[in-house]
Amino acid sequence: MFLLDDPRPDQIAAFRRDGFVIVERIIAPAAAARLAARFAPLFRGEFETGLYPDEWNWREGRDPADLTRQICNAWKSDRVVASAVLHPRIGQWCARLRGWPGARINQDNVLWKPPGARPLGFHQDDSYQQWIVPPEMCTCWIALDDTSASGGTIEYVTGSHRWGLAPPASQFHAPDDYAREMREAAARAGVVPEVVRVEVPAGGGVFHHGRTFHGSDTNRGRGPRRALVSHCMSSEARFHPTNVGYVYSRYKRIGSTEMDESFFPVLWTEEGYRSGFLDGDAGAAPAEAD
Ligand SMILES: O=C(O)CCC(=O)C(=O)O
Repeated sequence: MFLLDDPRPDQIAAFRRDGFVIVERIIAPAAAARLAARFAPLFRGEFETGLYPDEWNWREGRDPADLTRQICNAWKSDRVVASAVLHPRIGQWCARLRGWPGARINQDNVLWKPPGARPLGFHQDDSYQQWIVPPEMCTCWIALDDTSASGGTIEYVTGSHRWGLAPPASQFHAPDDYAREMREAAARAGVVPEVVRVEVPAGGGVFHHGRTFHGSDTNRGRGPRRALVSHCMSSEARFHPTNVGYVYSRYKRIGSTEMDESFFPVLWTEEGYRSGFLDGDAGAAPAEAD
């Protein structure tokens, strides 16, 4: 499924300089189509494993058609999604880009922005990570449709991972001015923001640093803009002893900061470790050849 080799030194250098690196081919177009086909059943609440995802933010018949549809931790509900977002290559890239000893999943995102659906506010992922130690992420964002500048594609602000950490976006879904808080952060940092709209074929995507500002505009194109996102953290991440994340700290055991691999599996480590259940019969992710 994955077309990635090891990250090259120039890709690591670009990531560290810009806060993101665009990769034209992360998975094959056929794999992107197979994953995109899972979206409609997921948003209808047809969960292949029988398990609900951790967050399910848009439901057919309940929510407005002009909102971006989002599910978090669909890997628990769907083994095809799991085989992509928990892939060892994603863990390897995130670890190498961030200089971690390995990487584990923090959460995945299934994002579906139909034509006319409104923006997602610019934000830094690390602003939401005060419940983990170290409070930092690295993300693999994979386009499942060809993306275009007018089609509500993801946008990044070059070098914004060096601006310092801003508070979480005041409104993530459909804000009136999706770039306002990013512009304010740029002014505080004393820079004129340089925004890159990512245009890649289906199966292409981006790895981004947890402090890089990103968001996306209204989809003014004719087709859907679907993306699958794997947010990783260090394989050595632990729960913060006192700070609480309102969804994910429910997996913290009393009196311990250790993260249970059943909920935050390790995708890859430099030493060759990977959570055993991911590639076994009992696991969420069926073994899949590269
Ligand atoms: O796909 C988008 O528009 C935003 C995705 C996002 O916020 C992320 O990948 O962290």
